[in-house]
Amino acid sequence: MKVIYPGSFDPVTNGHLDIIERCSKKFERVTVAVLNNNAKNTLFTVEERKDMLKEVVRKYNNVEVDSFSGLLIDYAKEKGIFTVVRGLRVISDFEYEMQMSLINKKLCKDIETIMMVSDSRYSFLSSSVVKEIAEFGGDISCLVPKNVEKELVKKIKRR
Ligand code: COD
Repeated sequence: MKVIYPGSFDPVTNGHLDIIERCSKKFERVTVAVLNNNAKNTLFTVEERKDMLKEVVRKYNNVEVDSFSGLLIDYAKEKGIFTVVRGLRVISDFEYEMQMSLINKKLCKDIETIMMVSDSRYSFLSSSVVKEIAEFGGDISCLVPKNVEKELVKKIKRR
């Protein structure tokens, strides 16, 4: 089965990576799809987010990185992949994920969403938390891959 793992990935964290690695073992092909949405206030551009992801998934030969604009279901139709994977960390994620899954289903009956439960080591981890720690000079080395740590420090210094 082929799956899409969509997200903002602003930037990719070890929590996202854990989901990607587990998907690469369970599914034939994984497309990590980065949302390209100008309205969303992201720290990194879509190209920067894609580049960081590409570097860390290079070791998996069944994982590709792509980007999309607009609705996820339109991207899914374009790719011909109708299974979406999402990560669930805590109960508050559930409400949002459930709503998105139901909306996507309403818009496209062929879409299925698979929720993958976060590894307990990463259930507290989000891109926002990582950005906040980095902003205040905290140590993020155990939260993100090395290349992301480097890019984050560079980006924050430039601001
Ligand atoms: N452990 C496990 N999973 C995690 C972790 C972690 N530590 N951190 C994040 N995740 C999961 C998230 O729960 C999510 O499932 C996924 O990884 C990606 O997370 P983010 O935060 O990078 O991405 P989101 O949630 O901002 O992505 C939202 C989308 C871009 C998928 C969504 O907004 C979308 O599809 N937009 C396009 C428009 C559309 O079609 N909207 C739906 C109809 S309204």
